Amino acid sequence: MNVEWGEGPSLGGPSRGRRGRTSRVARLLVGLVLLVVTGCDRPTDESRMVVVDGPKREEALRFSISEGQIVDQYGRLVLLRGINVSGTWKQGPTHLGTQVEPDFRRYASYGFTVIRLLTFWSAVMPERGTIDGAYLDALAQRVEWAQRAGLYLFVDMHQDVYGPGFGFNGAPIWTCDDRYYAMLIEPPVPWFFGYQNPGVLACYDQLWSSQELQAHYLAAWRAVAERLQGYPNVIGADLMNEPYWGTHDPATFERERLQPMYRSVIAALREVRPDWLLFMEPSAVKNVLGRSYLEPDGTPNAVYAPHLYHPAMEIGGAYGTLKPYFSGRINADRGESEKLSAALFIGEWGSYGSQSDYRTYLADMLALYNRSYIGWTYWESGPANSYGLVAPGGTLKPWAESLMEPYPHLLAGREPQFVRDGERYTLEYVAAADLTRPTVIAFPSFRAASLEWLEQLNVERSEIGIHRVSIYHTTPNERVRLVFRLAP
Ligand code: 9MR
Repeated sequence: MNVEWGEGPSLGGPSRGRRGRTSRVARLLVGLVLLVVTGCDRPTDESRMVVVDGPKREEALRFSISEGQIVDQYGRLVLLRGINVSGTWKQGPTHLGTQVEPDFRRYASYGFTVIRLLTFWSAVMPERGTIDGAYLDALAQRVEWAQRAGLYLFVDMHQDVYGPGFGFNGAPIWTCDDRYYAMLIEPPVPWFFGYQNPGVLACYDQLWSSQELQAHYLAAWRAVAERLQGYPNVIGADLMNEPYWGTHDPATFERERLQPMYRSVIAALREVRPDWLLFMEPSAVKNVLGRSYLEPDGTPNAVYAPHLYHPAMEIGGAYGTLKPYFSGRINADRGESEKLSAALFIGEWGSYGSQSDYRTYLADMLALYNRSYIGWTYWESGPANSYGLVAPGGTLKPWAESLMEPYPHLLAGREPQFVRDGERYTLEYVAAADLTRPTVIAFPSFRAASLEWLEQLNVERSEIGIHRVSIYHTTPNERVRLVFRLAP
């Protein structure tokens, strides 16, 4: 089966009647075909997950930023949703985790369209000034697996608590002094208390004032971009995970230290991949105070990519009454992204799956994201980490399905409104002036058989694929209304 990259496979499904009322027989037939083709039903047993095999289309869609939204070359609004891969990659010596190619196909079958792929300065440049080509080859192989699965990805130069010198990940050991590493007494609990260690602060201060270290960081990024040059599914770079300010004033750190470094990295990346989206994170103070001090600096193709956590949940607290907090945060984040003339994308969110109200949290978050039409990558895929979708042993956590929802992945229109009400989803928008390409809805393949159209307004036909539905419109600039049901 061929998967058309970006728009998903078509099984040549029959046309649906205008204004709804899909033929029940046709729908059941499509469902049957899908079940035969994919052999999938529920995603609770990993061994029975859908397998989408190649070959894939060579040409990926090209993305850019227009009026605060990611758009493709046909002007469609692009929503990307997926996961971080993965926490296990933090661990040496390989920094490649345990994922194998079928894992990437599983991620696609969950309805995900993007991966935030973790990489590390220490893995790219284990010795001062020396790039580890074998590591980059192995990274490129994972990128290829993602490409064959039909997944876009952006690369995240990850770090937590400076680097492996403090038992964490990020900056190579050689970037700081043994006497600072010696200040580590025992693993901090919770982990982010490690940022209080004076040795950690000293190493950050050194990084933010050393032109030499920053030149090495830039060289590591350039090597990653060069190695991944031939992969059109790589859409961008997340310049640094949760940058920490050391002993600088958090109110001026971003403007005075972080943004100058971002600018140099961006200039280097643009020489290699001018098409990349540039995912810019605020400093980690965002996770504490909920605000950023980044200043507009005219970076083209910028994506403002904060993380969305609440400190109480980060130490295992329940979700409880935090919905207004998250709603307010999303509004504030939107304001900050507009100030930067950037698109907004939540690069990390999630928590311990152990909270008793975790499903409520996930459902509320998805509703908030839908309302604001925002893309995201959930933290994280697993296996092993308590936040992860996949448990040790490879089975999905019981709550994981809550993240696997349909959403308008490519929208040939404007002014979208997307709302879920139980099993019923409503998507309304004004059709684009240019209707050469369809609207594409991504959805988890295990729900394909249950797709039922309730209303289709201004729709010529719809085609169902393995985890995509393509919607072809009749009239430009007219209101489109799609109502469908996907049984859980
Ligand atoms: O969930 C991760 C936890 O198991 C690790 O101990 C910790 C330190 O590496 O990192 C956690 O993941 C964090 C991510 O790296 C950065 N953003 C916040 C994530 C959740 O706390």
